[in-house]
Amino acid sequence: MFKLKDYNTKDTIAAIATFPAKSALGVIRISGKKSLPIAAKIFYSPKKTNLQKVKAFTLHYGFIVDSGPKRGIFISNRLNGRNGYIIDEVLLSIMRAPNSYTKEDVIEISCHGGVLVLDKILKLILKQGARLALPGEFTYRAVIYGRIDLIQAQSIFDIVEARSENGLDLAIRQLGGEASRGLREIKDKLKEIFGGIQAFIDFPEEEVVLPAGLKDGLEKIDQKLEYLISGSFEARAINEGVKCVICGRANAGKSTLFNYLLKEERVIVSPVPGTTRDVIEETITIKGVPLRIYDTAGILEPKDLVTRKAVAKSASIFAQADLVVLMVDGSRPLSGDDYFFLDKIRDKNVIIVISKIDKKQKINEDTLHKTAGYLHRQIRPGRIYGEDRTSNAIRRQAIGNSLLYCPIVKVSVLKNTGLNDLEKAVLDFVYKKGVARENLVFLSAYQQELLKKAQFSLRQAIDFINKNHTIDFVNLSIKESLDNLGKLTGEVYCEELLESIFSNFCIGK
Ligand SMILES: Nc1nc2c(ncn2[C@@H]2O[C@H](COP(=O)(O)OP(=O)(O)OP(=O)(O)O)[C@@H](O)[C@H]2O)c(=O)[nH]1
Ligand SMILES: [Mg+2]
Repeated sequence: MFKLKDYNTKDTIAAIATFPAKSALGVIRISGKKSLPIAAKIFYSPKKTNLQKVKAFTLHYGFIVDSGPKRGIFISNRLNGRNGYIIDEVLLSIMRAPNSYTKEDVIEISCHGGVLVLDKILKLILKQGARLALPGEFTYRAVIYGRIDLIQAQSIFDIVEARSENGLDLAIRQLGGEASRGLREIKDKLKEIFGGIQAFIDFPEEEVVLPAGLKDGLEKIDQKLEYLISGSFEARAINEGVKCVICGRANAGKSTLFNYLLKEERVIVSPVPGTTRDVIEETITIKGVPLRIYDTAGILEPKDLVTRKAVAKSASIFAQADLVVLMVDGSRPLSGDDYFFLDKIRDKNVIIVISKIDKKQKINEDTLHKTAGYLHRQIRPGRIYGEDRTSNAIRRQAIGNSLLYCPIVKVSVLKNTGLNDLEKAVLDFVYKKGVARENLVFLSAYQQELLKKAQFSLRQAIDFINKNHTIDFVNLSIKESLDNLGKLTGEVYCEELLESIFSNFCIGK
C-alpha cells in the first residue's frame, strides 16, 4: 500500500497508461508543470512545430528521438536544434491546465504498442525530469484539484473494473456525479439540523428554539442512509457478482444443477454419493447479474485425505458465501446430513431447493417448516464444518425462523421444471431492498464502513432523543455522523481512505 506522502503534487509524473503487453497501440501519459517542456525535448516534429506554443486539444505527428546511444536512424531539425535517433513514430495529444484529467498540463503519447518501445519512451521521459507515477496518482490529482470527488474517483476504478454492462452503466452514472449529489443532499440536511441545535446550545438565554420535528428529520436521514448502504451492496452484486454456494448432502443433485446453470457438462454427475470431491467455481449471468457459483462436496464424514480436503474447502467457501443454495433431495426423507446443513444456514442468506420433484416425494415445504421442532436431536456434529455451543433451544428457534423466512423452490433439473422460480429467487435476493437505480452507488469497502459509521452515530443521536438525554449529546453524535459523511466525499481529509482508494488503482490511472 502506498502512502499519501509519496503522492507529491509538485512533481511532474509519467506512466504507461495502457496494459504493457504486445498490442497495436500504447499510450504514455505525462502530467504536471514540466509536461510540455519534457515532451518538447524528446519530440521531433517534421513540421517544426513548437510544442510549447501549440493550442490545447491538438494532436501532433512526429517522432520520439533519443540523442543517447547511437542506434538506428538519425534525424535532425536544424530549426530548433532537436535531433537524435528515432525510437518510434507517434502522435502527441496536448491538454492544458485546467482542462485536463488532472487539471494540470497533460500530454499523451500514442506510440506503437511494443513493450520495449513503451519502456524506452518512458525511461526517456523520466530522464528528462519526470517521476514515475504511483497507482492512481493521476486520479488523485483530479481529486486534490477539485475536478472530481472521492465518490467519482471510486467510480473511475469501477469503470476500469466493470465486469457487466449494468455495472458499467452504473459506474458511468456515478462519474457523472449523481451519487455525489445524493450524498451531498443528505449531508446538507444533517448540517442544517446540526446548525439549528448548535444555535440552541450556544445561545441559551436567547429565544432560540430547537428545530421543529427534530427526531423526524433525523429518522428520514437514517432511512436515506439505509437506502444508500443497501444500494452499495446491490451495486457491488451487479458488478462483481454474488458468491453463490450450492451445498447439501451427497447425491442431492448439486452438480446436476451446477451443470444446468452453466449449460455444459462441467462436473461429473453420478448416482454414487460423494462424487464431487473438490470445490468448482464458475461465473454465469442471470438477467445481467453475474453469479459466481460454486459446486461443493456433499459428503460430511471424510474417509480419506482427498475427501477431508474437499470437505474443508467446501466449509471455507460456505463461510464466504453471499448466498447459499441448499439442496434437499425431495425423493428421500430428511437425513442427519440434511439437518446438519439446515442448522448451518441459520444466519446465511439462503434459498432452499427441493430437488428431484419428478420422483415420488418424501418431503415438502411443510416438512421443512415443521422440522425445527425436532432438529436438535437429529443434528450430526460436522467435525470439519465446526460446531458451536449454542443451546439447543435457541438453535431450534433460529432454525425455525430461518426456514420460515427463506424462499423454498421445488425443481427437477432432469425434467426442467421449477428452474425459472430458482432464477427469480436469486434475483429477488439481489434486488431485495428494491433500491431505485439512481441510488445504487459503488463504494469501496472503506467507504462502506464510513457510511455505516455515519449511520451508527445518527442512530445514537436518535436514541439519545428517545432517552431524553441532554441535547449536547445528540449534537455530538450528529457531528460524528457529519464527519464520516464528509470523509466519504473527501470534504473532510481522511488519509486512510485516500490511501485505500488510490492503492487499488493501477499505475497510469
Ligand atoms: N430423477 C432425478 N434425478 C436427478 C435429478 N437431479 C439429479 N439427479 C440424479 O441424482 C444423482 C446425483 O446427482 P449429482 O448431481 O451427482 O449429486 P451431487 O449433489 O452433486 O452429489 P455429490 O457430488 O456426491 O455430493 C445423479 O444420478 C443424477 O442424475 C432430478 O432432477 N431428477
Ligand atoms: Mg456433485
